[in-house]
Amino acid sequence: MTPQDLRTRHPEHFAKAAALRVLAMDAVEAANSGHPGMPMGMADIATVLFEKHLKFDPKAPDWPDRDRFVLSNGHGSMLLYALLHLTGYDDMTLDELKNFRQLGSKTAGHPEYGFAKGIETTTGPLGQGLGAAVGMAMAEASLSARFSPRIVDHHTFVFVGDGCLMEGISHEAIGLAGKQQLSKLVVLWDDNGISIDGKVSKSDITDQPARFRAAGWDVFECDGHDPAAIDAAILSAKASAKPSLIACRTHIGYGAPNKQDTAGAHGSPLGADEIAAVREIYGWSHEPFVIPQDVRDAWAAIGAQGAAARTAWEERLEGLGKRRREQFDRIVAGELPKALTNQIRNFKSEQSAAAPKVATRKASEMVLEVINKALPETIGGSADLTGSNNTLTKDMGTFEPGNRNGRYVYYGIREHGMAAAMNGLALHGGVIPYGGTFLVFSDYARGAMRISALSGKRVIYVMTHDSIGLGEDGPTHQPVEHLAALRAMPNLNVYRPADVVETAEAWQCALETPDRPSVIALTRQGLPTVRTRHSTKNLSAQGAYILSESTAKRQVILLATGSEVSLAMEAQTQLEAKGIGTRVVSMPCEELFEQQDDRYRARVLPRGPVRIGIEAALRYGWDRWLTGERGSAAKAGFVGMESFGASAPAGDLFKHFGITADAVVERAEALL
Ligand SMILES: Cc1ncc(C[n+]2csc(CCOP(=O)(O)OP(=O)(O)O)c2C)c(N)n1
Ligand SMILES: [Mg+2]
Repeated sequence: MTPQDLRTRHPEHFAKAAALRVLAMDAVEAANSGHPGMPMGMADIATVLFEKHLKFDPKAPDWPDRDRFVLSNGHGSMLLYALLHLTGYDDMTLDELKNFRQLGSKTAGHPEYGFAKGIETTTGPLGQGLGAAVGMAMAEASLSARFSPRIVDHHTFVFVGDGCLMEGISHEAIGLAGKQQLSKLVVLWDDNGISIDGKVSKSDITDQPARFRAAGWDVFECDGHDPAAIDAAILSAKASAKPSLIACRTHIGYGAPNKQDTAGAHGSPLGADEIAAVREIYGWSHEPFVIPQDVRDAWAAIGAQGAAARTAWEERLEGLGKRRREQFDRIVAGELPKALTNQIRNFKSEQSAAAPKVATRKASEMVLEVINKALPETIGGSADLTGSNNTLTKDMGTFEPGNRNGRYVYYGIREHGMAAAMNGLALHGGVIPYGGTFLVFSDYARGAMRISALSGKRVIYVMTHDSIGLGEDGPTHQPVEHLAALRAMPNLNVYRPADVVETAEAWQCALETPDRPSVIALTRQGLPTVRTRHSTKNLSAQGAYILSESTAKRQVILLATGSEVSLAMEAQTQLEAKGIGTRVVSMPCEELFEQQDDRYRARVLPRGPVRIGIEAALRYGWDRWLTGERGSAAKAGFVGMESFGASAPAGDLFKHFGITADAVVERAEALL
């Protein structure tokens, strides 16, 4: 439908959609940067969705039973900002729109979770929004089963562009959603045939509807500029028992006389002349950022529609009964049950006494038995490595179409899709997601892990087989650079516990950190318990601590993580026997140690002694602790990896690569 037709046939709709288009066009022009084409192309879809379907209340933006709206093609951020502004979200003032893309504004280049209410997730890296939306829909299904559809019953609507669907992550997300039959997930595809390099057909001829159908979705199609057709398609999608794709045929830069349907409309200001011509075509004579009162009122009325549903929902919540009500409020607030602290303490105390020799992946399973019993809100899973990641505990049940009460997700071989879905689960709220894979495949999940970190959400990554200690699978499976790569990411805590007790502490820290994701790196191979003396305090929460003090005069500090801590203990015994006083510091989490005050850090790592870092991984990043922190290059050594690993039994590999207690002793003596 052409702008002229649309204006004649649906004048009221046209005016509302034009307000979105013009705000996007003008804000991009004012910022001299941004993407006008997508908002201009999807404005009709957005108008119909918000007016006729989306359940939301700008005055209660955190209403747990609101529909979720995700803008996966995040470069069209101005569309979201204009919608939030016009429907009455207090955060999104006109000044914010005028400050689009400026320092300190809520209107960042791409939507960022936490910047303003109504931004449900951070998007921009194409496909991530789609991946997160799958998790949101899973959370909805899970909570609806637990608390009944009277309390939890909402849709997840996602806008995607060609780019989102071309990205590999879409394949994983679509496959997962299809298998899970997430009927309340509705994806609206901006089928404009254009991306940055020009026509999509230059690089892709996929039959997208066929792809979605093949994965178990329903597909509907519509003219993305015809409000009646859009409405009908959304109605059909909502009625479907499967997740739905709506292929909306649209024109990028709709109405721009020279730029519509070209890549030129995608990501740069239209320019004064083109904007003037568009205003002419839209019949829009108002100055930049001026919205006429009748259009403002019409949008405000759309924003006010949801209040009645929200108050009715609040009444239903009141009727839930005290105990269930408290539980609902607690999990939605993301708070942990009080009893957990004691349960973890008891677990630690038992394990310190029993001192088992177990792989930390197994230790993690043992802790999870405690956690999953205490926390009905955990949703666990693995990317097809359940038996290796030890992520499944008793009585979780499988989360699947016939059993939404199940709490264990078989994510399939989809590391990136799993991580993105976990973002959605955490963002939705009411559930705490954890998921497993091999540490080496954090690379496959990394795009979504970065979104977890950027969004500051509690997503827990269980990453096992954390070194050459995995043995025979060889260098393709042995991480050497991954700990460093993950530690390099801001706002992510990376734990590498040394034994069963530290594993429990790492889990406790991860759960008690609601504003950050965590990686818990775990071994395949068995490790002795090094924490044989029970401490009620969570020592790992300090990041690093003195595990074993020197007896003779302190000349050496051995600083180790994970499986190499027991090796440090052995080296300490040998050094002490030679009269060389040696302290062992266990450092399960660098990020937490970094946050400790100077006094504590200086107590753990005083000036003077030789320092040796021990980790079956690359040295990269370690000098922060060896030569930094009052250390000196002349007295610093590292025992670890300098290359990729090899295929062999673990014991042989540690010897082959020289990661042994003897090597540590030798290095210490050489440096003294
Ligand atoms: C993962 C990722 N790769 C590349 C980009 C850069 N990028 C932003 S938009 C875009 C083209 C997207 O095309 P489409 O989704 O069709 O958007 P449209 O031009 O139709 O608005 C690209 C390559 C990105 N944001 N994310
Ligand atoms: Mg496109």
